[in-house]
Amino acid sequence: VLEPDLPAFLSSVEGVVGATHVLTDPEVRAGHETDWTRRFVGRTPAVLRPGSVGEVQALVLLARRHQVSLVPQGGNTGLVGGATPLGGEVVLDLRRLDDLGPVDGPAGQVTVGAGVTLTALQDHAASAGLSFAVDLGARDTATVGGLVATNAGGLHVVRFGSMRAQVLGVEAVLGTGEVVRSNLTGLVKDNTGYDLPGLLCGSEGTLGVITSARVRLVPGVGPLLGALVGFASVTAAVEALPVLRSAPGLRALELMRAVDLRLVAGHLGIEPPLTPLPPAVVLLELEGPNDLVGALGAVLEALGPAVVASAVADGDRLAGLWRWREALPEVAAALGIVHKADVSLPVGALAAFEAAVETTIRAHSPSSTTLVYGHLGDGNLHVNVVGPGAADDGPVDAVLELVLELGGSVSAEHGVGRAKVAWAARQRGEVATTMLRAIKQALDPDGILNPGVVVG
Ligand code: FAD
Ligand code: S2G
Ligand code: ZN
Repeated sequence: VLEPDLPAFLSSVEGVVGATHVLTDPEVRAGHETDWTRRFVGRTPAVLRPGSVGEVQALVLLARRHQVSLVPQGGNTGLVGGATPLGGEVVLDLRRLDDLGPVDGPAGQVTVGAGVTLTALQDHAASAGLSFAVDLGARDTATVGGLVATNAGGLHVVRFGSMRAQVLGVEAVLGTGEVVRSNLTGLVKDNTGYDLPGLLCGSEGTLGVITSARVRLVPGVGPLLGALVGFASVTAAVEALPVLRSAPGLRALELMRAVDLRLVAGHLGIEPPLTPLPPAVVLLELEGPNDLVGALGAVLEALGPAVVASAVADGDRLAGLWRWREALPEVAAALGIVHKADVSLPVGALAAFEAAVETTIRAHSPSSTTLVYGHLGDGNLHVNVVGPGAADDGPVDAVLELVLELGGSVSAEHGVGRAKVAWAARQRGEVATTMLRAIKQALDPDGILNPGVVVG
């Protein structure tokens, strides 16, 4: 086994990316050493900014030769410590790989570089009259490489699925230093062996450095209609799911709670969106050429007395509805260090989970503040706990225990990172973990890519 030789590695990287793309200034490094939640703080000797797949490959080969570990990083908006150099790793900043390929109109596809932001991809698709299915609050900063690596979900999974459902092909530099180009032509049907794009999607920088991706696009966004639909309880909102899901053109189905919306109202300095605020508020978004108002009216009629209040918005006022949902993570962050549990539950267990989660947290941290919201249509709730110290995982551990008891997942869309390694291993079991380790060993035999992430 070779000994790591960081000085030898660092003295050779300038020859690959050029001195201007080897960042060692402490101020600059600091922006890459802490994650968005501020819960994970690492340190890196240098941030490298390759400008091509060839440069990425050269860096990975040098890292192998000198046994230096690398943390691939895109927008650094991940929420599970997967892009934080907690072990003093060198950071590979992939944002210079920002090539936007031509939109293939007939195929409804495009190939883009890993460093392209979600907003840039969405705008690029819109310029061709199409749209990109995945959307999430960090759109201006999150990159395609990070979205693929974390198999991001977001606000429209209920209609279009997660990132994996959008990815047709991937180009990546594996931990071996080899470049894999899998289905970059975007064949919709290519059944010639294991699903390599699907494997790299969700690999969180542990198997390969994604350098570009071929993604499907969906039809351009038509007229939109949004609604806040109030229910007397989360149970009532869950019971309404079959009717809500049947809404024509359904594109988003989010859950918020009155107690959290009051925090948002205070944060934004505005009145709550419904008065009185129902205990459970569903944000519904419909899209398409049909009669959306009629479609929404039929949904509300079918729900009957279960709906205790509603507000409808289209055009510019629609952003006002979304503001309530997208402000929730900001409000949590403004309250202090946020401990996050991004969980999914069987639909039948959602209400029981929501009813029990605050009691579970209070048993460990009586004075904490908990926000619960999320992608109701996917059975995915975000539990944000503020109050426990940065190192106090007690409350969230208790929440994850409850999730496993109820047959849910300890990570619905944010990935495993370093935050959920033990919990994910417990959930998936020994055999599956052995499989993950075998794949990791095959694609990153020296363990230089994001060590400690996903499989630990
Ligand atoms: P980073 O944070 O830089 O990295 C994330 C992981 O991907 C790390 O493990 C990193 O090593 C790896 N990685 C990054 N780039 C590459 C690459 N090119 N090759 C290989 N590995 C790579 N996530 C959701 O799923 N749904 C949401 O609704 C959602 N909403 C969010 C809202 C806010 C306000 C914020 C701050 C985050 C949100 N996120 C959400 C989380 C985050 O935006 C996603 O995880 C996103 O995919 C991260 O992209 P990134 O480019 O910032 O990746
Ligand atoms: C969301 C991201 C931020 C959070 O808002 O949908 O996925 O609150 C989350 O965890
Ligand atoms: Zn989310």
